[in-house]
Amino acid sequence: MKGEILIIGLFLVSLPDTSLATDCPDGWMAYNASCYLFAHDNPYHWIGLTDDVIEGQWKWHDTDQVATFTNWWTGQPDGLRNANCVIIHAALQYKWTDQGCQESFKPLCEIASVY
Ligand SMILES: [Ca+2]
Repeated sequence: MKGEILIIGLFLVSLPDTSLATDCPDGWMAYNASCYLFAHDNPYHWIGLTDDVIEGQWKWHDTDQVATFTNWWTGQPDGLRNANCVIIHAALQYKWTDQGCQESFKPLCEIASVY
């Protein structure tokens, strides 16, 4: 009787968790349900978010929708009208900072992952 319980327990532990499995093209980074490409040598990447129309109202460039999620680095945003583009950098744990849009940051590419 004790051996049967052990076998059932091992079976349950060995089941793979496919709920977070992702399949991204080579060179792309999987995160949640998306794949991201950091395709350039520049460590700074623009994520497509800007407040260039109304200061403090951060909108996605492609949809013109107000961001419902934010991930600011401590003390950010702090650039006011001189910083209207949101940038991420590995050294800041990919948290957001506002920078001037006149800088030549490369875009971060995102596609849906395949489950
Ligand atoms: Ca701003």
